[in-house]
Amino acid sequence: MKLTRKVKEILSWYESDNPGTKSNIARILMTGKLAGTGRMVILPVDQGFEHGPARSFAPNPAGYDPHYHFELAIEAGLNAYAAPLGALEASAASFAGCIPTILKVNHSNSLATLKDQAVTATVADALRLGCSAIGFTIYPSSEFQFEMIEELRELAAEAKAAGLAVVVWSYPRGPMLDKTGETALDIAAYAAHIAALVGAHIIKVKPPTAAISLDAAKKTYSSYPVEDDAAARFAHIVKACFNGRRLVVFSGGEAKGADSLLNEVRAIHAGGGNGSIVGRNAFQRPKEEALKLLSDIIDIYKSKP
Ligand code: FBP
Repeated sequence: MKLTRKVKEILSWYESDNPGTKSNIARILMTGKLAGTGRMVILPVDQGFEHGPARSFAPNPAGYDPHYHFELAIEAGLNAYAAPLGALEASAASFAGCIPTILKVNHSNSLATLKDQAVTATVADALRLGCSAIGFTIYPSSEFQFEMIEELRELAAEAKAAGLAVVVWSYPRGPMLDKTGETALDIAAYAAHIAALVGAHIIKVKPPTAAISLDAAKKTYSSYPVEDDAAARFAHIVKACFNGRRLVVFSGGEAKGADSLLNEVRAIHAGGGNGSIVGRNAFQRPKEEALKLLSDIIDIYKSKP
């Protein structure tokens, strides 16, 4: 496989990584309909863990079968599929080598009151299952954020030594943040920057709103305002990811109308984001509808920003 100039440029940003890790980043970037563009669309299906089975799969019961998600990601021509250990194990032989996979190695669930995650898989599991990366969630602002960051430090070091890539879901939540604060522009940029600093190769955050939440940051943002425009907000997050030297993708959120999701994708693309990680908006739709939506998303990322 010949790497495109764009992918070679992206790999050059990861100055300390070994050939194994770079190959795995390249595998993700060179797979699917966006291969070689530097843009990515990833299917994450860990919502069964996070929200429970019915909330996740009742809208499209095909999703109760872990094989369905592999098929959806492959047919849609996505770059990668991310899932917890059990789901990847339940599909391992059927889909080995068909699409790069990201093993989510920690999880929360909706039966907990505290904002924490359990480590549920290992780097050895990721290697055994042929994954390209491990995925890890941190909750900046939670009472357990420092323990989570330390767990990530250990797992990321192990994954990198084994030649895997590291994808970090950085989701601010905890006692000092209300719902508005969790996706406020300053907080989202801060969360993305923490993920970059802890050594993520690919950073995943939620789309930011125009709100500014942290009192200590308000003066700075009023002196150096970010234009009130979605693309400018995405560009601000890209800046927080080492001025674009780290790949950053944005989550799709709860199922919503196709137009609203596509407008968000246009803004991510215009702002220089590297793509989308779309779960519920894909697997909760009937398959044909999901394939059409994913194809429209891919077309946007293929177009000139
Ligand atoms: P969605 O596109 O369904 O939002 O998936 C992205 C994701 O990060 C999942 O990996 C995760 O399960 C979910 O969002 C968490 O959502 P929430 O923060 O709303 O609980």
